[in-house]
This record gives sequence, structure tokens and C-alpha cells, in this order.
Amino acid sequence: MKKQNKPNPKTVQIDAHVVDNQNRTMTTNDGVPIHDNNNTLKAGERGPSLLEDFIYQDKLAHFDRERIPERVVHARGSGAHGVFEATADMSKYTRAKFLQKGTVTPLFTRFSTVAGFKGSTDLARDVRGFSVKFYTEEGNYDLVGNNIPVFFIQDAMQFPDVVHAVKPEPDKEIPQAASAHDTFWDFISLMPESAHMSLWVMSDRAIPRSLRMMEGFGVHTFKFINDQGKATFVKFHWKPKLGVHQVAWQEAQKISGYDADFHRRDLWEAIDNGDFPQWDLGVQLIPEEDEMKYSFDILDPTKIIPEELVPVQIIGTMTLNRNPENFFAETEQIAFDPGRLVPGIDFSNDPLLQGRVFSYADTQNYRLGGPNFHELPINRPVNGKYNNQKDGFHRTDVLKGNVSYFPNSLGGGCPYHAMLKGEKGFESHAEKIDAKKIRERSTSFADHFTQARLFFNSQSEAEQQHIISAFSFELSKVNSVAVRRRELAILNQIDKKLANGVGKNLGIDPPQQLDELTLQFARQNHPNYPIKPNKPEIEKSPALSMETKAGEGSIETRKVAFLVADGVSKKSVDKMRKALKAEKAQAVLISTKVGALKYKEGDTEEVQHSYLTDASVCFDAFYTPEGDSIEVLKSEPDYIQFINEGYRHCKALAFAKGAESLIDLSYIKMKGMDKGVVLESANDLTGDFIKVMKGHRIWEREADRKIPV
Ligand code: HDE
Repeated sequence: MKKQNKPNPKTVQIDAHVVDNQNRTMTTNDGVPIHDNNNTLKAGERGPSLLEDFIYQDKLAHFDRERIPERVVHARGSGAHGVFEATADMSKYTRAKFLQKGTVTPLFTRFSTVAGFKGSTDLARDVRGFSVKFYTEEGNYDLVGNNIPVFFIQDAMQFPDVVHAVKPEPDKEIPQAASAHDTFWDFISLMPESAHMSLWVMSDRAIPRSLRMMEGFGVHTFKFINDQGKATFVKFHWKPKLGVHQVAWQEAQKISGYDADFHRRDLWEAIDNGDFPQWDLGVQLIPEEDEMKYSFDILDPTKIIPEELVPVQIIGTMTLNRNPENFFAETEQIAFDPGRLVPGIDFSNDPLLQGRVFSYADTQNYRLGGPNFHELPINRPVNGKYNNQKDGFHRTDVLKGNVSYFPNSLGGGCPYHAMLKGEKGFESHAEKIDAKKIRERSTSFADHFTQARLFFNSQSEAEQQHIISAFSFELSKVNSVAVRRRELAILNQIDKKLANGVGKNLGIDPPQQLDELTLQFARQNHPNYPIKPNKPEIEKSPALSMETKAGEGSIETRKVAFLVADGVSKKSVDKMRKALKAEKAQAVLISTKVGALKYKEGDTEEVQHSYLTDASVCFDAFYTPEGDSIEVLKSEPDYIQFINEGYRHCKALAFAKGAESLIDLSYIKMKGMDKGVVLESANDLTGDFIKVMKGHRIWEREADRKIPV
């Protein structure tokens, strides 16, 4: 797998299974040519169908079994193939070959939402799964992470509970893909350990602009193991090259109606256009000796290690460069499992991670119908698998010879143990354990609010307001006043501004003390709860704010709506189009109808989008070119809606000469001009527009965000 001009081994492996129907006669599943695929076999023209119609049975029996159980969580997902190139010398820390400088490894990445069913909207407020299967030369390594670096719970035993609480309520199966309901907040308000994660989920991290514009985290602390068997603790981070971006909550809700596949489409189209998304892989390395050095426990999955304490070192880059050939065969059947490691990487004792080690293989055995799911093309290791496991449902490998046991002499002692030939296979880290069996929680896991506070403190004013709005929205949807109050008590332990802001919107004064029920449950894990927390190393971490991660001002692949109608000036359109192209941003013409758009100059251009089919929320910025179209747009209410919403959602709007008159019909007139409204008559139209777009949002408008639309 060294960098060479040889074909990607995973592509070669999958291609061997690709079926192309072009120029083929249709056959049954047994290869028998089908003469007529429209009519069942009947006794006479109007007679009953015959049991002997094996062609019909072949077709329907397959159809009747076309659904497999969806994933119990992360059912809704989108994936793509790619490669990882290691760029740093990691040999001091890990013997994993795919992490050695210069190695290029094929991979498949799947992004997902957690709570919704397979057909739910992409824009739900939710955590996003971020799973990567590396097909390394030492077997498959799965980094099954999320776009949020902490988790709701500390012990795997409670995973079914948190999932049952967030999923639709079991009596009425409502709501779909939403945490804004009673059972979720009932659970969360009884579980102070979920406080930190709940702030992340109520932040804009949970409504990404694009899957290509979000961070990924391994969440748990893992271990790197080097050639000498020495361990170093490690946390994994994926950093998107396009920066970290969000949509507004109101946009998310509207996008769900206009394009429920918004993220899936965006990923597919970007790869299809050759705009390959990239992420750097970063690691935080903690020497074994420093395990107990921090004010928090590095084994606790509700804690981050602030980047200011342990910097993130970049060790390679992932590029997603190929869409799947077939969604079901690849994205649906891929089986991730954080419990499968390659030499050089090991688990830590994080009790959540330890529990995951069981659950994933177990669920794949069920979901994919038996123990041979490793043989599906998307799951096969590129270096082959050789062992004595055999038989079972859907076995496709044909094991040669009469030997399927070890030790053997008849099979030449093969397949042999690595150590028998002086090779090194996977070896677990020889950690010394001397302990009693207990069912308890470590006291070092008992501080639930310090890092939640760190997160809130580290957000910009606008980001804090979004968190307050999100909690207010969610808790308003909760019917139980006791649950609302109990959650407010938790928020009050984190930050007064947060609790008071939400309390005001709910009409409840936040209680000063945690609710008795919350305390009662917390004391089951920590009898002396609440426990005095250690003094944190830092009070604020700029790295936690999305605003600081918005990217180095790139607008690559961002979508700009050109708001046009017949009679628009081609010159005015092309001027902006050219400037955006130079920045690799996309121009999308939106007109009063699809089909041929007539330019003022006489030419025509095919338009795919209209005010009827598209909405402002699906675009990043807006441009109104000059021309006779301006008169048409004056009486087009959907045009006015576009610019009103764009303005409200703090996006950049540019108006060519003459188009300024349209501003008088909008809320911009009422609320006033700002740097985000770029006029050709007063500004450098293209230069200033691009400059504002590079700032992503005009946050100043946030202070006055109650603009009606
Ligand atoms: Fe998962 N999780 N999880 N999870 N998880 C699954 O596996 C589970 C956890 C994550 O794209 C399931 O194949 C337990 C943390 C992702 O196919 C299941 C616990 C993190 C995906 C399962 C956790 C994740 C899953 C459901 C607590 C972030 C989607 C279907 C101990 C680090 C993978 C499946 C994909 C999927 C169990 C907690 C991420 C049931 C028991 C923490 C991204 O096995």
C-alpha cells in the first residue's frame, strides 16, 4: 500500500463484484434467460396464475426479502470511498503500519445522524457519526467516532437507556429524528453526567452546513503501542480543510422540508464534481506517566482534553474521492466495529469503549444475517483473511483442503500463528491489572459541570445565544413542567446566564439546587454526590468555538444563488460568476421558471432551479444581477422571501447596479445596511462580496435577529 501508481486495492477488490447489466439478456437468479418479465404464467388469458411460474417466484421471493434491519442507532447515513496518507513519523509511538509516514491506505467513511430512522431528514438536530474503515495492510482498522468529542454517558451499561430515551416514544412512535420530547429530557435531567454533551448537542455543532465541514473525534482515549510494547495514550481528531460551519436552526427546519437529503446530496455532488473533501487526522498524545496528571480523568468519555493543554498534532490526511457504486452494497452493508484493532493501537480502560467492543460485532451478526458479513466486498480486508472459521449463513469463501483446525500437521500447520514464524501479530498491551471485581463508578468521574462550563465559556456571544435558544426550543416541546424545571436546575449548575436565558423563555425561575431525583440517581454512582471538583487547568478554550474554526476564509464549494428572471443582463451574471469560479465557489441561477432563461443580450441559458422549487436556506449567499429582470422580481414575492431570509440568517447579499431598488421592498430597508449588503454602486461588487462571504456569517445581525420573514 506504499504510494505507487498501482490501482487502489480496495477498488480492485470491489470491482471484481460489480455487475454491469449493459448489453446483457435478463436472466433469473440462476442465469436462465427470461423471455417475458411483464406477465405471470396463467391458465388462459383471463385465468388464474400457475404455481409453476418459477420466474415470478424467483423475482418476488427476492423482493420480499429486500429489507434488512436498519441500524438501531445511526440508521441514516451517507458514505464514500477515499484514501488516507500518513504524513508524520509516528514510529516512536505506534507500530501501526498505516500510520507510518508516506503510507497510503484505502478507506471508506460513513457519516450518520443518530436518532432518526433510515429515511429521516439529514438536518435533524443531532450528533453526527463519523466512521472510518481503513483497509490497512495489517487488516481493517475502524475509527468509529462522532462530530462531538464527548458522550452522554460514562458506562456502556446505560447505552440502551439513553437510546430508548431519545428515540420516538414507544407508545405513539413520536417524534421522528428529534430529541425535543419528554423522554429524552427526562433521562438527561436525571443524568448530570450528560450535561457536557447536552451543551454540545444544543450548539450549532448539531446542525452542520455540510458533512464536509465538520470535525470528527474518536471520543475515547485509546493507546498507541510502539515496537517495544510501550504505550502512549491518544485521542483522535479529524479537522476538515473547509473549516467547521453550521446552519441556523430555522434554516435546518426549513431545509428538512425543501431537501431532506441536503447533506447526502451535498457529499455526493461534491465528490461527483471532483471537489474531494479532505480532513487532516490529528492526535493528542499523553505519555502513560501523565495518566493522572489532569483535573479530570482521561478515561472519562464525558471529558475532552483541551487542545490548549495537549496540542493536536497532524499526522495525515484523508481524501474522499469516490462515490459508492451501490448504496446498499456499500454504505448500508459496511460493518463498523471499534472493537477490531490493528497492531500498534489498543483500547484504554474507558468503560464506555470497553462496552462498545461487544456491541458492534454482535449487532452486525444480527443486522447482516450471520457470521460471514466480513466476506461482503465492502467489509473484506484487502490483505485477505486466513483462518479455520467456516460455514454459517451466506458463506462465500471456498476453504480448500480437509483441514480446518489448529494445530494440524496435515495442512502443513497452516494457517500458522505469526509468532511461529518470528512475525509479530496483534498483541494486547501488557497492562498490569491488580483489582477486585466491582460494579461501581470511579470518583474521578464525578465532576459533571466543570467542562460543560468550559464549553459554554468558550463560545462567542452568538454561539451562546444559539445554545440558549436550542435549550428553550427543546424544553418548550417537553410537556412535563417537572422535567423542564429539573433540567433548568442542571443548567444553573453550569452557568447562570445560560439557565436564566432558558428560564426566561420557559417562564420558570431556574432552581438553585439540583432536583432531589437527580441527586438520588447520581448518588447511586457516587454516594457523596455532589463532590467538590478539582480546580480546572483553564477556564476558556478558544479551540471549542466554531467561529475560531470557520476556516481560513475559504469559500470553496459554497453555493451562491443568482436571483434572476428573463431579461437579466448576461454581462452582470458573468462578471460575478467568473469571480466566484476563481474562488471555487458555485453559482446557481434561480429564475421564475425552469428551462430557457432569456438574457437581455439575446442569448439563452438552461436553468434548473426556480423560486418554486428552491429556498434561500439551501444557499450560502445571494446575488441580484442587473437587467430588465429587476422589474419582474419586484412583483415576485418568493424573491423578496429569498433576500429577507438570507438577511435574517446573517448571510451576504450583493446587488448589481439598479438592483438596489429591490432592497426597498425588503426588511433590509427596515433594519439597515451593513457590511454584508454589498452594492455595486458603493462597493467593489465582486471583491467585497467574496470578502464578506469569507467571514461566513454577519454575526452583528444576531443582536437584532427577530426580523420577521
Ligand atoms: Fe455506537 N453503535 N455505541 N457509539 N456508533 C452503533 O453499531 C454502541 C458510541 C457510533 O456508520 C451500532 O453498526 C454502544 C460512542 C457510530 O455504521 C451499535 C455504545 C460513539 C455508529 C452501537 C456506543 C459511537 C455507531 C448500531 C456505548 C462515538 C455508526 C449499528 C457503549 C465514539 C456506525 C451498528 C456506522 C453505531 C453501539 C456509543 C459512534 C448498536 C453499546 C461513544 C458513528 O453497535
